[in-house]
This record gives sequence, C-alpha cells and structure tokens, in this order.
Amino acid sequence: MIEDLAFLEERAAGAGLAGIPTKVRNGERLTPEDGLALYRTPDLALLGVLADEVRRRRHGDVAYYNVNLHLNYTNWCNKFCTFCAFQRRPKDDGAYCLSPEEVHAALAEAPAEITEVHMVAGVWPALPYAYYLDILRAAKAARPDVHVKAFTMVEVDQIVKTAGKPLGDVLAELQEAGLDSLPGGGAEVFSERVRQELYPKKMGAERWLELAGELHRFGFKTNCTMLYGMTETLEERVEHLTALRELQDRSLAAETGGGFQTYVPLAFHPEGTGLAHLPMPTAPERLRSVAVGRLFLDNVPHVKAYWVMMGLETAQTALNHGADDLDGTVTQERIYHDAGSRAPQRLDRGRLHRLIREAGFVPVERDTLYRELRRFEEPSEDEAVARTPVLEV
Ligand code: V47
Repeated sequence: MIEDLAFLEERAAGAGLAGIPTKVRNGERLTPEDGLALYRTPDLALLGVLADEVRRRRHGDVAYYNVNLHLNYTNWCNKFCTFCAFQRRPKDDGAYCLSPEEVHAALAEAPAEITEVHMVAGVWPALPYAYYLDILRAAKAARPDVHVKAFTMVEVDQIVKTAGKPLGDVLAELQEAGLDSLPGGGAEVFSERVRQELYPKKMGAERWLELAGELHRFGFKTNCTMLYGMTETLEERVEHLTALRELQDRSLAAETGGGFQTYVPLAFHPEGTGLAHLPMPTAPERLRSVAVGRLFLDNVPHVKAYWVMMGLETAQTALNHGADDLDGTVTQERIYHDAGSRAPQRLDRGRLHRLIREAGFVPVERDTLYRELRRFEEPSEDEAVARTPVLEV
C-alpha cells in the first residue's frame, strides 16, 4: 500500500480521479460519477494501486482458488442471444442434453479432490421440472460432499415457470434436491437498450434483480456478473454496478445469510457469435473491469478473475488490480470455449499455485463459501514442476 495520500491525490488530480484516493482510504462509498471517472481514467496503474489497497485491507496477502468441475448440462436454448456461441436447438448439430445418469457419471468420474460442481446451461421450456430436481439429486448421489452451485437466474426463472408453483416452494424443493448456492450468470448488462438489441428474449434487469433478491431472502448465496465489451456504454456499466450494489445493501440488511459473495466481470468473447466483428476487450480493459468492480462494489466481499475468460496471464495480473480469487481448476467448460477461448480446459493445482505465488500472494484453497481448506505458505511439490503458462484467451 502507498501510505502517502498526498502523493496519490496529486497523481489522481492529473488523471481525473481527484478526491477518490481519500474516499478509498477512508472507506467512503464511491458515487456513480466516481465510477464513471474510474472507467475513463487513462491511469490504469493508479486504479490498480487503489483497488489493491481495498483488496489487501479485506483479504491480506492471500489469493483464493477452488478445485471444481464445470458441467454445462445442456446447450439447448430458446433465448438466441446474439453474443452466445453455445446455444443450439435440439435438432442442431452438436446439440446435447445430459441425462441425470450422465450427470451422475460425470461427477463420479471427476477428480476425487473436487469440492464444487458449477452447473449452468441453456434453457429449454420442454424440459420438465423433475429433470432439474433429478440432475441435482444425481450430482449429490454421485458425490454427496461436493457443493452444487447451479442455475443462473435465467434458468431459475424457467424452472419456476415450468414448475407452476410459488417461487418459495420451488426454492425449497431445489434445495432439498441438492442445490447449495447459485452462480452469477445471465445478468449480461442490465441496460434495456442493449437487451433489446442483443438478447430481447432474455429476462430484463428487473426480473434478474427480483429473483436474486428472493434467493437472498431465502438465504442462498449467489454471485453476480457483468458481461462487458459488447455495445454497452460506460454509463451503462456504472448503472449495472449500481443496481448490484443497491440490491446487495437490501440483501445484507435482511440478515438471512443470503447475498452476493463474488463479483465476476465477464469479458465478451466474440468468436463464433453474432458479434464476431467486435474486438475482444484488451488486457488493460479486463484489468480495469476488475479494479472498478473492487472499488465500486464495496459491499461484495470477493472479486473473481475468472481465468477461462480473462486468459491466464491477465487473470494472474488481475490479482494486483483488486481480484482475490482465480476461480478453480474448471474441467470441461463449454460456454467460452465454444466462443473461441484458447485457455486450457483445466488447470492443475500446481499451476494455480504458481500463478498466485508469482503475483506475490499466498495460495489458499477455499470451498465455495470461501472457508479456507488449505493454505500453501511454501511452494508445493507439484508447483515446482508446473510450467509457467504462456497461453492466451
Ligand atoms: O451468463 C455467454 C456469459 C455467462 C459469452 O458465478 C459469455 O462463479 C463472454 O456466469 N463471451 C456464464 N461471455 C458464465 C458465468 C460464470 C462463469 C464463471 C464463474 C461464475 C460464478 C459465473 O457467460 C453467461 C453470459 O453472461 N457468456 N457467452 C461470450 N461469447
């Protein structure tokens, strides 16, 4: 941390960020105007320094990862979002929908050490309510100790419609079948203008926020995301973050134990999508998204640099720009790989340790709820032989 606040303020004044270092030092909430200034400043290094101060205040010198499996149980989807390369109609080439038995087998065959399965997919209204309960039960039957983090708000919305029951009953039944927490996808960017242009069949901000709020009131932990780098403006990004922050204030005030755990900025991958002409967000843009998330979302404890979408080296560098978590070993991810991600399909523990340690942090293996499982103060054996990754997204 740079102690000299006068130095930081002097530099901030020349970068359109006057007053922000003082607010950050005092733990004062940033305004939407401040948020916009963070997106606009040319001084990414200063942004990184400020975000790193907040990150170290909360999490010290540790950086988290977990050992997980991503299971995209179906690519059938009726939302036809322009930004998505994953979706298929059931009769399309490459369409698939895993049966509960296949979900069971995938979990049974997964490495013994996984502690989490992240299950998200497209939505197809003909899938019966029982299917969702059955895949949760299958996952738990195969691996009773594995935390099941499943279903974006878009899937939850479809499940509730299919069930034809009150939301509270559905949540209780999903929980009973094995749902432990929920990821943060499906929010995209909350702008109604962008939704109309790129994903008009998908739920709008109001419904996403309403469902997330209900889940928090029920007591579930969820994550939150923003898909950036399509056609949204910087103002729309700040509006998105403001909506997440306001919901989190309400959720924490309700004291149910529910709320957002982690913010995951998702960089848009254009390849194979209806927006293939757009450039991919550059490394500085990806780092900036992490730093702004850390500084603006003062009530969300964790910021994840999801290496599958950021690229290994940028995710590693993001640990010095406000991120405290790299996500996990992530076997079998499909959504980004279908959109051209050249990140590997999985990382072993040694490589994750090496990425974290090279960035100056101590690797901590966490469970999904950020309870510390193991701290690796000293390099592990597998870390010593792990090659420094040189792969790009
Ligand atoms: O909702 C789809 C996004 C999300 C593309 O909560 C794309 O821990 C970029 O939400 N380029 C799913 N993004 C992934 C997700 C996630 C990932 C990792 C961790 C967590 C968590 C959540 O991926 C979708 C959508 O917003 N997406 N297509 C694309 N071409």
